[in-house]
Amino acid sequence: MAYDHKTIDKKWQDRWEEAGIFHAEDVSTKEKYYILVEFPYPSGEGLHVGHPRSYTALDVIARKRRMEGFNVLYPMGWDAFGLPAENYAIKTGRKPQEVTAENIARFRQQLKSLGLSFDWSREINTTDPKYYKWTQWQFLQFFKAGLAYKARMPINWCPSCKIGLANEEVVGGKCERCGTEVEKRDKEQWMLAITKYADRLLDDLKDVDYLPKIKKQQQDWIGRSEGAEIVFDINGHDEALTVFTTRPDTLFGATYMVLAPEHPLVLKITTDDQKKKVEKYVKAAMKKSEIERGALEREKTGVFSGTYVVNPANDEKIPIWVADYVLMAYGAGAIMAVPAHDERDFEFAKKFDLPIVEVVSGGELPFVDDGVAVNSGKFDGLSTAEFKKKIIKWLEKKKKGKAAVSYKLRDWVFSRQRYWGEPIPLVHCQSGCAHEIGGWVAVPDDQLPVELPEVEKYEPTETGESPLAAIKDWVKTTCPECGGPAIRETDTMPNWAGSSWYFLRYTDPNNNKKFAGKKKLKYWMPVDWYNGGMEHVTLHLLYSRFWNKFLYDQGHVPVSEPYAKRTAHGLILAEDGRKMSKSLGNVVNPDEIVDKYGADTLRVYEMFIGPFGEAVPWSTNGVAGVRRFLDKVTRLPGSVVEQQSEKVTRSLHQTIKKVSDDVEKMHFNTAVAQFMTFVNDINSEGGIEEESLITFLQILCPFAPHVANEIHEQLERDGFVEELAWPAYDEKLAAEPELEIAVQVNGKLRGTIVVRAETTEEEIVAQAHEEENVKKYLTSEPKKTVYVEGKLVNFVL
Ligand code: ANZ
Ligand code: ZN
Repeated sequence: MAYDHKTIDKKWQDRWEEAGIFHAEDVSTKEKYYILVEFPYPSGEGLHVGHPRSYTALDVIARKRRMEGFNVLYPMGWDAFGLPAENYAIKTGRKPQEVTAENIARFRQQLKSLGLSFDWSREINTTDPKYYKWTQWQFLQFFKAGLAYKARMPINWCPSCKIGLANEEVVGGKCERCGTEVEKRDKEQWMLAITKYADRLLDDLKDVDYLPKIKKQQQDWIGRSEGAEIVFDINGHDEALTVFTTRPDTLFGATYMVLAPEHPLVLKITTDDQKKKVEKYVKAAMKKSEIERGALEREKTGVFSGTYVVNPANDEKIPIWVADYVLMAYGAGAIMAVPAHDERDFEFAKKFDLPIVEVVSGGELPFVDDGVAVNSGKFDGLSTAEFKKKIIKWLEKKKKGKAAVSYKLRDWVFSRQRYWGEPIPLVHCQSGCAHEIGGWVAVPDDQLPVELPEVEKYEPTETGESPLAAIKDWVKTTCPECGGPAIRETDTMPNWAGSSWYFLRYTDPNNNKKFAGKKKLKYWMPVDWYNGGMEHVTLHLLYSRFWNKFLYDQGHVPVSEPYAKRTAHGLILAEDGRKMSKSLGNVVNPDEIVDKYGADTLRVYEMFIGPFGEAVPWSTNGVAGVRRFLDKVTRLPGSVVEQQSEKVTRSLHQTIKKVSDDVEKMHFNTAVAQFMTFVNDINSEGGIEEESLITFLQILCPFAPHVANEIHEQLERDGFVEELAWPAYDEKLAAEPELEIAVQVNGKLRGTIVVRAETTEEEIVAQAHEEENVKKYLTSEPKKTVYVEGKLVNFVL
C-alpha cells in the first residue's frame, strides 16, 4: 500500500470519534487510571512542537493502560486567563473573550489532528463563567475559613505592565513579562495563607511518587529551617530584639546585630545623632528588590543605629546596625551577626571594622560548617549538634529564647489589578457590616458567578486599580448582608487560580450544582500520573497541592494529595540548539509536519527525539527518517509468510518486553529504536507471520495509532487495535540462544563456558581464561590461543 497519511489520519480520527472509544466511564467495574498533562495556555501563536512531547508521551501511556484493561481518564482543556490575551486586546481593541475563543478553536483542531486519545467530552476552559463560578466559590471557602485576608503589602510593581507581580514573576529584579525593572509599592492585596500549610506540603511529599528533582524544588521553595529565636535586651529601651538563627551555637561569636531597614524597631531605637544617616539609608533600601538585596556577591552596605544590645550568653554589649542584606520577610527580620562563621556577616564586619570572634574550630574563617566549640565558656568542646540542643535549653531556662522554625515560603499574593481574570467575589459594605473583618462580605452562592463585565478599555488605570474600577454601575451594588450600599472588589485573581483545581473539574465537568460530585471525585482522585514542564514544578504544583489540601480539610475532596505521581519532560530546542522563538525565526510548526508527513510521524519522532527528560534539538533529517520507518511498516502486510524464523519470534518477544518496560520508565526513544530493530529483523529474515504482525501492531498502536489501525484493517480484522489487549511476552522465547564452548589447555579439556550467541571472540576468550578450573592449568601466559567459532578455545602454553 502507498502510505497516504492525509486520508488515513482523517479516516481513523473520524472513526475514533464516532465510536467514542476514548470516553472515560464514570462508573466501571474496571480499575480506574487518571492521566493528566498540564493544560495549555491557548496563545495566539498556536501549538508549539513542545506541546505534543508531553501529550504524546502520556497518550502512549493512556493507550497502553486502556489495552491493559483500565478505565482511563485522559482529559484536555484550556488555561485561558492571562496577560497575553489581555495585552492583545489592549493593542487591537478586541475582546479577550473573542480572541481566546479563536485561539482555543485553533488549538483544539491542532490537537485533534494528532490523534491524541483525549476524552473531548470533558473539555474545560478556565475562562468559561460556568467554570470560574467554582473558582470563585472555592475562593470564598478560603475566605470563610479565614485563609483569605487583605493586607497592605510592599508588592512588586511593574511600572510598564502596571501590575503587581508575585515574587515568582520577578526574575533578576525585572518583570518576567516585559523585562522592566520592578519597583516596590504598598498596596492592599488579597492574600491566601499558604504558609499555614507549609509543614504538610513538606511532610506529605513522602506519600507521593515525584521525580527526586521535583520533590527537591518543592522542598527548596518551602525552605524550612530549624533553629532558635533568641531575645536580646536593648540598652536604654523596654523593647527586646528577637532574631532567628539556624546557629544558636554561635551565640558567643555574635559581635553585632542587624535590623532589616523595614524593621519596626529601626526608628524607635536609632539615636538622635544617627537619625539622618539611618533615614536616608532606609529610603534608599526600599527601592531595591529582595533578590538584589539578598545577593551574596553584592557589596555590603549599612549604618550604625547608635544603640546596643546585651548578648545573653556573656553579657557583652554589641552594636545594632541597619543593613539591607537582612530581609524583613524572613525569620524575624533581624539577625545576630556572627562574622567568623557566616560569609555575609564576615564581609560586612571586614568592611565596617567590626570584631570577628571564632567560636567553632575546624578551618579557615569564615568557617561555616559544623565543628567543635571554642571561646564559648562552659560550652567549649561541644560538637555543633550537642551545643545547639544545650544552648536552646539554657536560653529557655533564662527566658531568652526558644527552639523555632522558619520558612522561605510566603503567603500567596492573590490579587491582580487586571481585567482578564476571575473577579474576586466580595463586596465591601459601606454600612458597617462585617467590620471586624474589614467590611468584606462574600457574594452569596446563588449570585455566583460574578461575571466579568464588558469594558471599553482594558488598560489598568494609572492609580494601579483594575479596569473594572472604571465601571461605576458594576462597582456600585448592595450588601448581601444588610441591603445597604456596597462596592465590589475590583481586583481579579492571578492566572494560577484556575489551574489550582482543574484536575478536579475533569472528573465531573458539566456539574452545575457542585464543582464536582463526591462520587466521581472519590472514583477518579487522585490523579495517577501527572506530567508537565519543569517550569511548573514549583509554584503551580505547590499552589494546586495547597488548594486541594484545603478542600480536603473542608470535606470537599477525598484525598489530601492530588497527584500520586509527577514526572517532567524536557524542552524541544530549535535545530540550532537555541530556544525556539518567533524572533529568532527558528520555530517549527507542527501543522507543517503533520501536513507533510502525517500525525504518526510527528508522534513517533517526538518520542524518538531523545531522552524524555532532557532538552533536545529538533532535526528535520530525523523527522524524514521516522517517516521512512513508517513507510517500511506500512509495507509489512506484503511480508506476511506462513512461518517466520526463530529469530523473528525472538525479536518480537524481545520487542514486547522492551517496549513494555520502556514505556513505564518513559524511555520512549529506546522503545522506538527497538521497533526499528524489529522491522529490520523482519526484512532481513524473510518475513513475519500474520499473528505476529498483529501483535506488533498492538504495541506500535500507542505510538502510531493511525498506521497501526490501517494495517489491521488491511489484514481484514474488525474493530480497532485499541480494543485488543496489551500483549504479554514469553521470557523463554525472548532469551537469546546460548552456546557451550569447550576450553582446553594444551589440547586437554579443562572446562566449559556458556555464552550468548552474539558474544564476540574477544569476550569468549576472556571468559574462557577466567574459568575456575582452566585458571589452575594456566601456569603461564599462553603463547598461542586457538578459537574454533562457537565450539572451542585452546590455550597453548
Ligand atoms: C547566626 C548565624 C551564625 C547564622 C552562623 C548563620 C551562620 P537559612 O538557613 O536560609 O534559614 N538570617 C536570619 N534571618 C534573616 C533575614 N531576615 N535576612 C537575612 N538573613 C537572615 O538561614 C538562616 C540564617 O540566615 C540565620 O542564621 C541568620 O544568620 C540568617 F554562623 O544567625 B544565622
Ligand atoms: Zn452590609
